[in-house]
Amino acid sequence: MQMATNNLNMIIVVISTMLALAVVARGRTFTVGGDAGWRYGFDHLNHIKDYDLIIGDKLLFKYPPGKHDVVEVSTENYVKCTVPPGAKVLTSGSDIIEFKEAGRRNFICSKDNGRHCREGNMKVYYNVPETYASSRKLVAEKV
Ligand SMILES: [Cu+2]
Repeated sequence: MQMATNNLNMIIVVISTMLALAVVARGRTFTVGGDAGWRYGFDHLNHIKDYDLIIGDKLLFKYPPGKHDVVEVSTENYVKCTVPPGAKVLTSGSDIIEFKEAGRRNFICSKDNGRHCREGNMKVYYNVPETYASSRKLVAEKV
């Protein structure tokens, strides 16, 4: 009977470990701007840099549909708050971006010909590191 209990405990430990790994692999979702979401006049970049995103994590842009949008742009367009013709504009008010690989990605709000980006600080980027250990170093510098 004692042997059976030990085996059962071992099985429980193995299953728990597998479940924990599955949760990590699926990634976490972080809301840009916190509970108040993607909004005008908030320093989203300064807020997001503490998130420690890794590969597999997601960003959620939450906002009232029609009031704002989300456009992924190049770093050059990010700096200038410009949207190139044909860029994909996300407008659902609950837009999810997954970081499937390491690297920098830039997002801006295109509303009012870029004024929300230029004057309202509705611009944010994140540089997901190759390894978790380096995540703190790469996200600090601001453009
Ligand atoms: Cu906006």
